[in-house]
Amino acid sequence: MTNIPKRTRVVIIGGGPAGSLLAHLLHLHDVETVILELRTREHVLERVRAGVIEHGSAEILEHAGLGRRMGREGFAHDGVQIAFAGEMLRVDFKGLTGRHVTIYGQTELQKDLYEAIDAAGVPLVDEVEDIIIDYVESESPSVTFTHRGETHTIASDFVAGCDGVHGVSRDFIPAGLRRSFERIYPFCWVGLLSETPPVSDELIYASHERGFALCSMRNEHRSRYYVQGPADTTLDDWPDDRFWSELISRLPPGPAGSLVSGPSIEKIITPLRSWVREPMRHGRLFLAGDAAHIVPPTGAKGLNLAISDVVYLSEALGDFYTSGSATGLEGYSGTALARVWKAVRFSWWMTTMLHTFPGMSDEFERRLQIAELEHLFESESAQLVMAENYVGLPL
Ligand code: FAS
Ligand code: PHB
Repeated sequence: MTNIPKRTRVVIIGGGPAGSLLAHLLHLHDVETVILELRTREHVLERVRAGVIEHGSAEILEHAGLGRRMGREGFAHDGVQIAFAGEMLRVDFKGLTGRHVTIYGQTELQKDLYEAIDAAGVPLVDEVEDIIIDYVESESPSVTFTHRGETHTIASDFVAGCDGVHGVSRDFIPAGLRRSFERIYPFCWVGLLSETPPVSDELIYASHERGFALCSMRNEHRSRYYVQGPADTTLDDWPDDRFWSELISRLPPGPAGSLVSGPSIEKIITPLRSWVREPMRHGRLFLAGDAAHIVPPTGAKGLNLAISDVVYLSEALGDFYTSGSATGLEGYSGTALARVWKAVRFSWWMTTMLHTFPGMSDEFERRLQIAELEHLFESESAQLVMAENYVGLPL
């Protein structure tokens, strides 16, 4: 039974990667926190989400003492494959930028984060409900919630809203002071996890007239695949056989011929949208991660943006507690949003270039897509721009 304190310095709402990494980084700054999580720890640890860690994110995790298992079990990828019109292009991250990405499941990272915050003695209260955030415009905000039928209030100096795409914290910024920007894509991803050897030792992003496909992995025995599906599709529409035959039909002959299929151990439908909430701060309430922005996973940016947000926020809070300076806190929203919008643009670009748009009657649009892909295949500078964004723009 977690002891629930009456006061702390920073109340963190949401125990996903953003919330738990923030707690760990603040612990390194000697700033005490409490995490309030809606679901059970077990549920959070079981989630299958991201798989690509940017170069800069991996350095941050290593620097924060969270890189040991990632270093041992993660895979460094020096490039990625783009498949189009039966051809494959290798975008050479290492050759073009000197940097790589790391394939390491978010599930594994979440385990490392919970291990670290437990070791630091950070209270994580799970299964909380009815979150109310008060007095964010004062120097003493507080959070009231129910836990196992009892109501609790924690007084604090700051509140961090890290409660993801379905969170509540962002709506404690007054409606008149906030703006949202959104683009909803007319398709979704159907994802499948299988205990089968990956089809390639690098990710394959495939553009095909039947729709997009992605071949990824978790380790040398476990693969993660995605195919584009209609926006209103359901898992019932995707028995394993249909998933495998659709995936294979969208790949060039090489990988199509060598792909090993097998029973799915997890399947997911992911809607695709770009969404940003501005500002990411109001008074003593700060938003980080999916609580403030959502990107389609085509650019593999969601988790990495959550990491960069909490690096900016933990440094700003650390400065405040060590020097009393509020400069970082005042600049947080602007600094984080500048990086967020670049990742939103890259994820939108990858999504519009690689997916087929249903009812794309406008042949002009289709010609633009083909020209974009042909240019990428032919131009090293176009590949450099893609590589720079994919491995991660500097913080
Ligand atoms: P999260 O959603 O992970 O965590 C928020 C937490 O807050 C959750 O545990 C939730 O239960 C809790 N919460 C919600 N409401 C609450 C409340 N009222 N009170 C208390 N707690 C509350 N990103 C990449 O970078 N690369 C990828 O390859 C990639 N692939 C993805 C694939 C899929 C299928 C999906 C869905 C996402 C993918 N993403 C990817 C994006 C994903 O990784 C997110 O960006 C990442 O989980 C964001 O972390 P958080 O901001 O911590 O949000
Ligand atoms: C994944 O491995 O789950 C993955 C990889 C790359 C993406 C999205 C998801 O762009």
